Amino acid sequence: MTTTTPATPNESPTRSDVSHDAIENLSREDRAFPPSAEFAAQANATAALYDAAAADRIAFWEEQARGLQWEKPWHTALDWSGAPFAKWFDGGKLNVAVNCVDRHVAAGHGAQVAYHFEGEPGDSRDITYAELLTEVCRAANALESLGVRAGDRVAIYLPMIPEAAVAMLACARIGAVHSVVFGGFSAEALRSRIEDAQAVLVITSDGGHRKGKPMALKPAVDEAVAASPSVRNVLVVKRTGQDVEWTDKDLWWHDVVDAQPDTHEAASFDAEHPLFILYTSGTTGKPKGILHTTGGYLTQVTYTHRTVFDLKPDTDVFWCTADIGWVTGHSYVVYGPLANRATSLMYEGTPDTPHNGRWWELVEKYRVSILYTAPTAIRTFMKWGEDIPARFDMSSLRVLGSVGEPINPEAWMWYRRVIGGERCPIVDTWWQTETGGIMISPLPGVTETKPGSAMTALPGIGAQVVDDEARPVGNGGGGYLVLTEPWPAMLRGIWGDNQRYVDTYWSRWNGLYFAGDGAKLDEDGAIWLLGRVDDVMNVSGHRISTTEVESALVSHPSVAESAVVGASDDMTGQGIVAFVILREGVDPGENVVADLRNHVAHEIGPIAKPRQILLVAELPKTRSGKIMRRLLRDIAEHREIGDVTTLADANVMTLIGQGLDSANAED
Ligand code: 7RM
Repeated sequence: MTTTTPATPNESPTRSDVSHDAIENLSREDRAFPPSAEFAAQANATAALYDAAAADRIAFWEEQARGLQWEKPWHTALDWSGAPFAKWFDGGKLNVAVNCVDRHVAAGHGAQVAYHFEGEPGDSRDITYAELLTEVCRAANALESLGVRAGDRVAIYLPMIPEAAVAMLACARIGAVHSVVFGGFSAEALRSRIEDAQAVLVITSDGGHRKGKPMALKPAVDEAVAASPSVRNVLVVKRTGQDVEWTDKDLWWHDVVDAQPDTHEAASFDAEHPLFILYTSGTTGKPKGILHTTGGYLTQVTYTHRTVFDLKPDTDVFWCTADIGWVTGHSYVVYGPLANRATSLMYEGTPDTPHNGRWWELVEKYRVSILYTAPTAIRTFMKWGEDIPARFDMSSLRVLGSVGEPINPEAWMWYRRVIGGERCPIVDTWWQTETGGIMISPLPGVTETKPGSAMTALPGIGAQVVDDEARPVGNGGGGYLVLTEPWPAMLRGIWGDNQRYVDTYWSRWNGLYFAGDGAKLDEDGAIWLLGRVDDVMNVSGHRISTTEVESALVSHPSVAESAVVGASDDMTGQGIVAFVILREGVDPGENVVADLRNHVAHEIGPIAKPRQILLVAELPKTRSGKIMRRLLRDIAEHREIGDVTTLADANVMTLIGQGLDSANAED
């Protein structure tokens, strides 16, 4: 089936050498899926939200904020006089943990499950809101007993276990600022984050279960803490029972926390009191500590979680598969779902342990109704084949979400058909660590969706696609995604380096937040994300996004996943080099590379035809599943491989390097 057809011709004489689009619009998508009448009739969101936000944006956000429990109301909804440093709900006071836990128990929902926890080895545990309250109170008391005070920083380095959420909520409850570091990041990555934030406490575990084995965490902490004078104590959760070294800063979580009183009086904090720091690696230089505060953040994650996922607290089982080390885990495993009194599934392990159907087994077991995951996972399941999910009863699913990368139209269609049984709306949600919550997404029951498009800015959010001079590109044009209005969950700065905040996000164009992503508008004004602008390729003066070439490759029935980079080329400036993973069972026969090159030329135009296609078994990815094209560029340009500290699996680069010697497909 032809899924994409060439867009506006770009062969006209005036455009043949130098394109005037900041990024070209090459693909076209004609499939669209309107909401069903049944879904629309019960949806949390209605089109009226767009009207309300357009009529008075600030009043709209105030309305959303009123859904939370405030100890003291705000006097100023938005103070933007210190732009780009925002203050939302200034003068207001609240406690985030009280909003996420106590108020639901007080309203009579203590017996409702907050988390169904499933460990990788198959151990499971249900935690009700009443139990969560007890745990959070004990942990808050424990932190205070260790001298942790409001404003102090606490590093959290844990696997996906309930204690991770408890630790975050305990910090929030006492006004301490958490900095979650991915379990699995190196000792040095942990150390530099501890140092930057001057953390006084580290919360970790002996290890976690990953791919059928206990994976140690404590040794990395030992190494990091030995070089971190700011750390007074290390609180260690016993998860795997594996042997650990012990230092005089170390304390067992069960010794300290279990001995505490199970109530804790929560103070309220200013709406602009810091809630967390989360480090993003960025492309160059030292990681940026993205700072988020309480009132605006909680308002936006609660609102987006309710409307984008259509959350019904009494009946839904929500599963966001993200790790808490990623912002998605903060906003949609912990704060948004809990503030909305959701019942969530939390799963410790990987999708292929002990078998490739593990996720679908969990959907069946817990009757998961809303699934939120990343395109990388969907493409992996496509590779494994649709007979695997077919073995499970997934009729409970009713909404599907995607986040983290552009979702290729064919992956979207597969997700819809194979996982969603053709009945579930898909929400492709664009946002960043920096935005704190979802910004661009369809609203299920309202928006007619198109496979591969995040569609439009949510009510209350201002987004545009602009050219180099910040002029809106108009429908059919490609350029840079910018945010035009401050939003409640926006970052409040970079920890310890506010100049870098201004320089990175606010200096390219006056008054516009530059997200760093390329995007285009289709003829209806729907937004299509085109990947990071650093990855845009320049082929004979044509600015081509990696996303469109990758999507063209993934639309070939033999391809599961691909990553495309621009490598320097004597003739064209840059040439397109594609790394391709075939679907399982596809014979990498003689013609596959030539077929794929022609397929791309046919789908989006000859200018996008890859110079070289390399068949590989794996791609380098971050722990949240984003493809690290920078490393592939190093390979394509025969350079030494650069910084690999955020790579999920260090062996991947060696594997790809070996594959290259035997699979050079240049012609
Ligand atoms: C939530 C998250 C942010 C970057 C962002 C984009 C990319 C995220 C989408 C997406 C296309 C999406 N935070 N991104 N979601 N691209 N469509 N729906 O991922 O800070 O880790 O990354 O991720 O490039 O700028 S993040």
